[in-house]
Amino acid sequence: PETKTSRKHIAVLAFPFGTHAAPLLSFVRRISEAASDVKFSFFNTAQSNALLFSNGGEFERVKFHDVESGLPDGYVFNKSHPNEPVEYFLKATPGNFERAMEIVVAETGVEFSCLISDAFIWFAAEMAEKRRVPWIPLWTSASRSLLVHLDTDNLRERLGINGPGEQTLVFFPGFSSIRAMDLPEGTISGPLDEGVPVLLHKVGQILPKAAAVASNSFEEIDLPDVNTLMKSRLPNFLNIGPFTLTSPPPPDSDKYGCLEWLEKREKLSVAYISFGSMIQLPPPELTALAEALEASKTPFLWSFRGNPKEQLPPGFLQRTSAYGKVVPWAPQLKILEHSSVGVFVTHGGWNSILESIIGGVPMICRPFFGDQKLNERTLETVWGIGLGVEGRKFTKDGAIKALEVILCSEQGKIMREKIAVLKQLAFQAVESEGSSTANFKTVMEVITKT
Ligand code: U2F
Repeated sequence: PETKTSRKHIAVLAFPFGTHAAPLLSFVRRISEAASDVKFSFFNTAQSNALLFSNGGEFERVKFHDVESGLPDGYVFNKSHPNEPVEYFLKATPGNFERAMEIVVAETGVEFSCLISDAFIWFAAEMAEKRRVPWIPLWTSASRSLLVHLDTDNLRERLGINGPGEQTLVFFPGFSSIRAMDLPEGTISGPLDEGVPVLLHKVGQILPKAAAVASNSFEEIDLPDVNTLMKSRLPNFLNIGPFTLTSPPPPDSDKYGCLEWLEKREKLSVAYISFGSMIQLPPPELTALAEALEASKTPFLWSFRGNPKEQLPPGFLQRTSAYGKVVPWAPQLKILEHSSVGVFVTHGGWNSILESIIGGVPMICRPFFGDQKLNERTLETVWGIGLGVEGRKFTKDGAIKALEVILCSEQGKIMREKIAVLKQLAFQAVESEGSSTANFKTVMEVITKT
């Protein structure tokens, strides 16, 4: 019979912003399918937990618990300080997690045997150490961006703080086409004493303490140089993705009829536009992109954050209604897999890039923050599967040109061929003999050993 102490109980600590908690939940559900004796307590803010639930799905053996968000009572989101909720949340950590975890242990009478967290929750290393249990962080972006955080001190020394943006990282294997200006903000600028840059610096310093570091990517996407460098910095680093291919398919919700609309379009003709879960384009760029779509008569499907009627140029929605569709949310993965879609206009969030690879769709990338500039530069100069926009801002002419290159030119065709190769490698990585499958087994060994 099951005794209290023989039960495995894993605490999962989420980072409740952007698309971080969803891949963490995918990871946990996969472990739970592989080890039915393990129970999970998933700690996350109420708001982020609610979002995970609204995406549907069954969560057997995973119990959700809310932690305090740290927001003052009556807090109203301030568009000009979009990072404020993150700052409040970070100030509330680790106390908010500790309190919620204590309650769960008191209620269940079962101590935690392992801590799994988003890699951003770097202080989980200390929490695990205190409990003498292993810590397994999940990195939700590309390996390349993690390397940058592991080597921040080195990069600061080599490139200089606030050094010229155009200098390239020739001294860093696999990064010779990456420029200082492509690095996440704060990596080589300003003091490392507050906010997200200090968090990422800490992540880089503390991850080597982890029992294993899992990542939502696959080894074959990176040059051997990058994988070797990663292994030298972090021997326990394990690419186990893409999660999109290892998770159950998302529920069939196509509330706004996007797929039906795509059925009526020609093959490879549509631009799918989405800037992730949070970002809204600044007004002049919204106008520029809208004008480019209209002038080129490019069929488009736009997942729009904000109010399209108020924010898009007057009359745009009516004038383009024969070939354009604007929706508040879209079944992105299914859209990218649809044969009508020819290009993805994106902000370069890692989940979006992986989904575009799986759909085989080249990208036009307009990056905003964090890893997105590095992702954009890598898409364009290393993988050859996408384009940046000039000056990293949409202009009408720049957008028309980029759409034309991908939808109508030989260069676009070559990108499509290159992305098809990556797509195949992604599928191979998760086959039974694939690299991600083998790496996942290693993660399971760490978990079952505890
Ligand atoms: C942060 O991610 P974001 O939310 O900004 O962007 P993505 O990583 O691209 O994830 C967006 C997800 O939302 C889904 C889409 C992706 O899985 O399929 N989605 C959708 O289903 N329907 C829609 O209409 C719009 C989006 C951060 F900003 C990035 O820089 C990081 O790379 C990322 C991972 O750490 O987290």
